[in-house]
Amino acid sequence: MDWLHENYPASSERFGPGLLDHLDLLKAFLRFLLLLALFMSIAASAPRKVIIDTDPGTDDAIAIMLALHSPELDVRALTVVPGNVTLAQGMDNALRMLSLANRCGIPVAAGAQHPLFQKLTTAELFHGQNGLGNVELPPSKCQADPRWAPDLIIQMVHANPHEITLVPVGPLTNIALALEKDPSIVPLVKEVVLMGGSISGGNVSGAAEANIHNDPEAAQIVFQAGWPLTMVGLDVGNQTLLTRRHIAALAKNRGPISDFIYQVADFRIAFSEKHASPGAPMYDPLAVGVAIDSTLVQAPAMHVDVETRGEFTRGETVANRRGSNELNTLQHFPDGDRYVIEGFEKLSLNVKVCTAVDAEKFLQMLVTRLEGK
Ligand SMILES: [Ca+2]
Repeated sequence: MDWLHENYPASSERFGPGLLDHLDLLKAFLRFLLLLALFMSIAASAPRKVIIDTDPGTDDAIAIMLALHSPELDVRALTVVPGNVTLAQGMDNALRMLSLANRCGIPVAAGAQHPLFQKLTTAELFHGQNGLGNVELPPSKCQADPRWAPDLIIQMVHANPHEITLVPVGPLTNIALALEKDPSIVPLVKEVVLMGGSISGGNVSGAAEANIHNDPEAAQIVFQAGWPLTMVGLDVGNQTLLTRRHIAALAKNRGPISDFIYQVADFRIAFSEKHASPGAPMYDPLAVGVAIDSTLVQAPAMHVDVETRGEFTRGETVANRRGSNELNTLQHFPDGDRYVIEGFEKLSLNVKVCTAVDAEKFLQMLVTRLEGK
């Protein structure tokens, strides 16, 4: 032992055993923090697992192809709901699209036959007789999954707790049926990002947007479930117009997917032009866009209920921006009963409502990802 070690006490003697323990603890804690940061960055960069519940549908088609060509998303299933077209037509369309994209490994499951409490309204006027802008895709090489769509959703959520993002872009019938059958999925779903609703007027009526109007009771069940929910509605969809200028890149840089999307978009843009609008609103694709990058929109939290009884407002998403309702109680007085304002009842902020969008950034993202594919 040399002079230094002879005369310089060991560290435990220098500082005392207590301080050394603290230093070791601190080092272990810092190591833990580093590992945690590493784990979190890996988790953040891992693709987000999504189930797209869809009624394809022209804008559904563009939304699905965007999701399939976005590295941020891992599309685990397409579940089909009647809406723009019947369930049978929607299944055929979904299977043909996955076949075109060579993605037969993604399950496609059929769900409800009709809305919960009303007859279905289909929208061939906007989407063409086959729902895909009358673009004929080759018959599908893919097979339908035998499971009922709500069962598939329930099974996948339990198999991937806290990891599945639901992206419903049709009426909310399948999601409501899954919730009714197994409410325990609510805390296990990572979040719901849906296309539907409006707080600035409807497209079916003065008040109601089509997806919500096609099954208002289902929508109310989904909105009140108590899970994180983002509403990508007409408020932002109507600002996100795909124009001929945008799709020029698809015509120049071709491939089977970009050709398909070009034809579908051309059908929708021609329809919009006939109705004096410069472009086609990208409703469903924007919901996928928000699942990819939530910074595309501003989405303040509000309390939203779905009107199920109004004569003129059935299917409206009614937003309360104040977070409270007046609380009135019926009281007895010598001159008759009447309601008296007692105060206010607090409401839960159950929905993040998209109110503003960077439309051009989204449309560029859409075209860039689909051109040449
Ligand atoms: Ca749709």
